[in-house]
Amino acid sequence: NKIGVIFDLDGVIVDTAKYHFLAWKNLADDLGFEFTEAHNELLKGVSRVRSLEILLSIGNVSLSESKKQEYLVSKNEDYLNYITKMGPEEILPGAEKLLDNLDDLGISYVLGSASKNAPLILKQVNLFDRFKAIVDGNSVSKAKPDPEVFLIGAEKLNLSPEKCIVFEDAIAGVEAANKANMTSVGIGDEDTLNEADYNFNNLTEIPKNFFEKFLSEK
Ligand code: G16
Ligand code: MG
Repeated sequence: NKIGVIFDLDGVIVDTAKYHFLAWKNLADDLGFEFTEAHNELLKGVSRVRSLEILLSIGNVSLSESKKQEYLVSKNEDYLNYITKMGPEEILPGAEKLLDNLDDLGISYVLGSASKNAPLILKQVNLFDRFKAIVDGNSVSKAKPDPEVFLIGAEKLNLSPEKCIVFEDAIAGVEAANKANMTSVGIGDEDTLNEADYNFNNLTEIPKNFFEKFLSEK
């Protein structure tokens, strides 16, 4: 097709941010400082390693490299305990309908996530087989806001970047999409995601004819 779509995972297809929060909070508790939901906002769309750095700076804690590695492993184990209990009921409203709409229009879509757990999460919610490709934290060397994850996504779609539409809930992700020269669609708070080309509160708000104009324009 003439256009393609790249979906972020956490915050767009599922809300795994709440599980990241619980796991990071556990770690902060162990280290003896408070970690709030507001702090958690800073970790959205950010890689696991970078998330730990931000968390440690919030608590004013410095750790050796080996201790950091240890905590990265234990945080992820903790997180996976929540993930392995997930099911299709946790797919965010409007997501499946949107994928159906794209299927009907013959528009291909891939995943473009920072998470190294993306394949597992998609399997848990029965969406793994729907994506043409999965580009995740295992396939990139540079995290969002670097455009690498989305540029690889465009390659998987066999499209040039300007033919790709990215759905993102994080500032770093919108920035990455814009840097990649793609159309960015911000999902969530419009003021927070003011750099996006289009804004919607959630996927249920996307009009059924949203893609048609891209098909005729691009
Ligand atoms: C997600 C989350 C981030 C998380 C990152 C890495 O990104 O938004 O909070 O730190 O993945 O996750 P993991 O520890 O599972 O590798 P995205 O890009 O799907 O929004
Ligand atoms: Mg996200």
